Amino acid sequence: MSDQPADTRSGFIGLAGRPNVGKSTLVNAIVGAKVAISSVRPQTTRRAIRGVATDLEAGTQLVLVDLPGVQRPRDELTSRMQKKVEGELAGADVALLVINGEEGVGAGDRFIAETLLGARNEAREREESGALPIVCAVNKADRLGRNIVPVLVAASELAGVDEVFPVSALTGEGVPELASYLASIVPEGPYMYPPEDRSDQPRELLLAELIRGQALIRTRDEIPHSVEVKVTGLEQREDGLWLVDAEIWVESDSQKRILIGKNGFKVGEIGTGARKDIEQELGGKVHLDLHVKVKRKWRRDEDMLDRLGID
Ligand SMILES: Nc1nc2c(ncn2[C@@H]2O[C@H](COP(=O)(O)OP(=O)(O)OP(=O)(O)O)[C@@H](O)[C@H]2O)c(=O)[nH]1
Ligand SMILES: [Mg+2]
Repeated sequence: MSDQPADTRSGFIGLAGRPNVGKSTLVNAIVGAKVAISSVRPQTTRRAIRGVATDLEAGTQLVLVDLPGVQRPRDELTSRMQKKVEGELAGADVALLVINGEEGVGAGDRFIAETLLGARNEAREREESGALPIVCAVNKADRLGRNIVPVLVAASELAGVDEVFPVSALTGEGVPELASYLASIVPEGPYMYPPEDRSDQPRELLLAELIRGQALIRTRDEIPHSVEVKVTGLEQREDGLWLVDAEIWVESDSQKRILIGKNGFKVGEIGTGARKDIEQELGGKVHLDLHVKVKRKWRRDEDMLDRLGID
């Protein structure tokens, strides 16, 4: 890329935090587009998704690695997610610890801060002394008002934390300040993605995630955790209409019945919501075909996880 400023800065920001603190929402807020799905369900994020935010004027590029929330491994899916988190953090230039300000700093946050400190100490043994600064974002500031002050203090006292920023990923408050601070500490170097990119995901994966996002917000109990989506067809007709085929996987016949709903009402709702998101992403009209299938225990099936790219 010859048209970028000579002295660009560019780096990987690894987001860490408990499930549901708002990591994906924060990535979207910094990138300025829906690259990662978010929902009220814990463990919404399953894959490490990279959101790319380039400021051409400043000559900076942040590659935000949105990671699954950290918790104790429960099954093949969660334990792979956990390994992925540790691997990604080891390769990051900056660790961004995200805390739910509404809940304050708790044992889970302390555990993650210690993990980050461990990753930094390892990085410092390998490289120069400035490796892996740890920045903390105290999120959901919109819910707190002045009550945020003690949370900011507690966050700044977490082992290893270098800087603390109050933000609201939902309203955008404090996000530009956080983003420009991050841009000021990433290493000097060329952009790692074309500046117009917003994400590193193949299109099919992003569309599958948009469909899964709709399934998540429209189901309850154990179902959100059991849903996986695979896009099986994607083409654009000559008249411009996009034809998208996708399978929604669940783990049992009863889940399948619930997901389809009476007279197909539930899957229809999911389809309508997903079609809107997909049309926004593809920039054109979309015809979406959804098929609900039972794949028993797909979460424990290593082959299936491999094929889905959850490594
Ligand atoms: N009020 C408020 N809600 C927020 C904010 N940021 C995120 N949320 C909400 O918190 C919930 C969880 O957000 P996510 O972005 O999915 O959280 P996450 O940390 O990525 O969760 P996992 O992927 O499950 O680890 C969603 O309902 C968001 O709308 C915020 O700044 N303020
Ligand atoms: Mg997430």
